[in-house]
Amino acid sequence: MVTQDRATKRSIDPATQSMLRIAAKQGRETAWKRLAVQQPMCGYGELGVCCQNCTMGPCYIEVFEKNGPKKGVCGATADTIVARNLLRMIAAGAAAHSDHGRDVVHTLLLTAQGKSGGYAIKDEAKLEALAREYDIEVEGRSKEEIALDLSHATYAEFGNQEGPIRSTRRAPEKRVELWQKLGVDPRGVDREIVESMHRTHIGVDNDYVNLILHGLRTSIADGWGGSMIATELTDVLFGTPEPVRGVSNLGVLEADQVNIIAHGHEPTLSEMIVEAAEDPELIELAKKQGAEGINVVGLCCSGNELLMRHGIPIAGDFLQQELAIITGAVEAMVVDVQCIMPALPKLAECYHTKIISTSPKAKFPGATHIEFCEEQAYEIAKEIVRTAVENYPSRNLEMVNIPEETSECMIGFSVEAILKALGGSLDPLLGAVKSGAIRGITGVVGCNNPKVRHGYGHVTLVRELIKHDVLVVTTGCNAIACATAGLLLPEAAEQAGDGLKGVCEALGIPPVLHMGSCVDNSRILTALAAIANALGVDISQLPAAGAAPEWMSEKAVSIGTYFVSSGVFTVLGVAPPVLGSANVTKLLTEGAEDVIGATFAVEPDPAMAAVLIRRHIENKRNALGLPAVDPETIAVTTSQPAD
Ligand code: SF4
Ligand code: MSK
Repeated sequence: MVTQDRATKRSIDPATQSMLRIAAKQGRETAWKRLAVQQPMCGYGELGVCCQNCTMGPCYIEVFEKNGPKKGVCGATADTIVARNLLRMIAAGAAAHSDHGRDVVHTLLLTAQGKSGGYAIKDEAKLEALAREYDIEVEGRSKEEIALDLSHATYAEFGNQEGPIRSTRRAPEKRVELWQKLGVDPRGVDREIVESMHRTHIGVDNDYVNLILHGLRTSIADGWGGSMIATELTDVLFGTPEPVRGVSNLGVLEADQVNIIAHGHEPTLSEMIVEAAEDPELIELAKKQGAEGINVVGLCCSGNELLMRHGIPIAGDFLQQELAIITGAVEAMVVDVQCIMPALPKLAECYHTKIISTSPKAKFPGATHIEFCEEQAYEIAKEIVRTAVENYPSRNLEMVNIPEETSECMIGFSVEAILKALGGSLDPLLGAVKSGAIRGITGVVGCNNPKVRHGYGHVTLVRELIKHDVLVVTTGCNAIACATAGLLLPEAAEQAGDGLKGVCEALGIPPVLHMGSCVDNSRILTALAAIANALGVDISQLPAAGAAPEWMSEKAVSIGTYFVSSGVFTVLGVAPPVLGSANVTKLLTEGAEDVIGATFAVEPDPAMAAVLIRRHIENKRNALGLPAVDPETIAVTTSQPAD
């Protein structure tokens, strides 16, 4: 039986802890339990030295034992195998983000053609600004005409055979020149992903440096291409986020309402679910079923998208998805793509919850499949909501356990919103950085991973950074962890150092700025580019860093790689599967500095990760001639080990 102590060791969040205890009492299986059953994990897989790229294998490399294979059947070394595996991870992550981006373009195209079932263009100013970026005529044209041309232009970017991708030119000139010099200035993301798969086929690219360089190129095509297009066109369709207040954690589920959780990533689905849930006919039906109303909440990045545009409550992050079902109060969990555990339908069988899959790309055996298509978006969303409402009478009240905990947050800091908060110019921020009131900026992002105490890596790192006057920008599941910990409130400035606190109080902003979902890491790139351009330097010269304390997904590998490719030192809390090759590890953690101007570091202790970041920031300040402290005087700090 899971003791209270074990639940506490697994998560820092009281709501998660109480649900873990209920899960244990009810004998339910969760990711934590499955992780325990998986022990010991495959050491070859952990080191990245297992290859299955042809049927002469699978092969493995013995790294530590003297007597053991040092080459695959084809002769591939540990360097080749590790680099190939890493490139495939980057390609998969880039594919996920960018395919999401393509779906957003598709929705804009249908909307422009008058064929979409309920979407409209909400941000005309952004539509026009993007159109100008793509040399599309704006004057005297309707928004639909402009959107039609913009959707064709952005669609074409994905398959762009020769490059460059237009939005990569937002990067500082020096960065683009470096990419060109290294041969990593990307063509369309589809082409780079296909080439990744080609290069990693048996008997093609065996040079680990050449493989990693193509990894950089593929990730740039994602961050500055597919993901950036996803972010920008999502804003055009659904509105560019502005600061709003919201609520986070499992306590947002309502005991007397139909609870629908939108989980996954694509706002095309979740936005329509929200609209359909406001349909008087369905509210009436909910009342007939005995409910007080319909409560739509989000989870993971669908949750981030709804939270930042509408202030719709978010029930939790990646590791809370199973716990949400275990509350026994969820009529439907509606999913599309990415970060949806295959375990959900089986778990839902223990309750009345319906798992409703909606994407032809992601079917879940045991789930109810109601296929979503943009042409009939509203009607399908109504059918999904109706299915949830009609499920309300099946709720077993004896099984309902909704934790009380909720946290308030202020979210929606798009680049445009940050500029607005600064009074329309970057100058106040630049002034604060130059004076040292703000030492630097760090993007803390990424998933949860049951190998790390849930929330501990995220919250400890962010607290350490703001305490030492580092402004944090956040996305993805880090953003949700910060919301739950109360760090996304202006009042959290009390936990910041005096300099950052003063800036936050003057501007009325939190010390941790929520910038959105996973694809919205592109907003961090846009912000860093704007700051670098304003200072006339490259991104690699900025007192800036990135971190992913609890990451697990291939998308996070692509994100980390495009951060580094953009010149941002990035600290990972979980080691990627590269340690089986000393050469690849050295290239990523040391050699990359001379090549691309930034490196990765791996540091499981979030307090120590903060030290690494602060030292890096002070080094960069010093190089820019800004007031800096000697990095060596920043003492090594360690925190309690994560369980
Ligand atoms: Fe083994 Fe080489 Fe085939 Fe990989 S590609 S499975 S290392 S023979
Ligand atoms: S949802 S990719 S677990 S951040 Fe975007 Fe969270 Fe990571 Fe998924």
